[in-house]
Amino acid sequence: MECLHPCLALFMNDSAPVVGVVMGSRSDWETMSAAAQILQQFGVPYECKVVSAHRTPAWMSQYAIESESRGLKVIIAGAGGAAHLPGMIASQTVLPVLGVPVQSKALNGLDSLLSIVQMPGGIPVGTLAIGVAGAKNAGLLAVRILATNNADLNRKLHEFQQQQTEAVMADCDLSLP
Ligand code: RP5
Repeated sequence: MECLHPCLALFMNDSAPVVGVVMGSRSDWETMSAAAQILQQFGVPYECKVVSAHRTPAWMSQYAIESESRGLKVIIAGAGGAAHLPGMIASQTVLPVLGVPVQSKALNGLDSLLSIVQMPGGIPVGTLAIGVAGAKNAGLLAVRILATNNADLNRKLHEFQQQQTEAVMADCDLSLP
């Protein structure tokens, strides 16, 4: 009988989430749903929750502290403005944390980006681009992390990249009107 890799077996067993997608506010969902869409597309079990560093600090700590024992492998954290969520989660877990700067109204997301990216040495947050592109790439990066240990995801990533290339190549001619 074929022996399943433990990570793949986990996916097939009960769909327990292996990626946690958290965000500081419901207003971030419009951006962060792009990460969820990628995880769904690749068949990665995930959960999405509002976890605010400022409005629900105790819940944030509980979420971060329990994340590893609950079986999560990667956390994607999005926040805008004074965006402390990704860093504060990273400070309370050893799971990889991917930070998504949500595009704020006041400063267009530059505040979010700088809040997330300028972490002190010792507490890493992998920071993505501002907005939907960053959320999409956070989803893809989470899949890539999981794929280092999962042949099925690795194959799906190769297919995804190939299809993306073919779609651009099929429509690459430009002309003036
Ligand atoms: C941050 O404040 C959230 O991540 C959100 O991007 C921003 C604004 O939140 P709301 O006032 O829309 O709830 O904590």
